[in-house]
Amino acid sequence: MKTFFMIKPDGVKRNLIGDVVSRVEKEGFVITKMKMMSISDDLAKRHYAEHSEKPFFNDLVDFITSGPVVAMEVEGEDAVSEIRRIMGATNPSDAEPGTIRADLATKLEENVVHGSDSEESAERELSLFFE
Ligand code: 3AN
Repeated sequence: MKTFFMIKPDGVKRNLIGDVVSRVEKEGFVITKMKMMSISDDLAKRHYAEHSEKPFFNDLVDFITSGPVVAMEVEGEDAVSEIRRIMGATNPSDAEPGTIRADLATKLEENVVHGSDSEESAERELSLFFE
């Protein structure tokens, strides 16, 4: 199974690319595609379409377009749910110790990584980022 996984601008700015990628690989996942890129306003709005009515939508778009990200296709058993487990809860203060967000993030708005939350999202997000 494949999922979409991304290191957000805060993770890139804080030099966490190697740490995050290493955690994913050590859990037995294979990175099958990877690129550093800037996200356009249009791509950000399409990526976060499900949040378009939320009060934090504009902040979300501003943040994700604020600097380069590292976008990945990650392959492995139960990749969607397992990558979400390795990431930890959306709010780092709720994340289990040992997860990426518990160990590396401090704020809900800047939580280092994104991973697809369902197989449907994975397909949609992979086609948005990798055509
Ligand atoms: P996840 O990134 O765990 O899939 P989502 O999809 O619910 O979480 O939220 C997308 C992003 O929106 C989160 N990573 C977080 O940065 C931001 N976010 C979610 N809820 C809030 C909130 N209540 N206030 C501000 N930002 C939020």
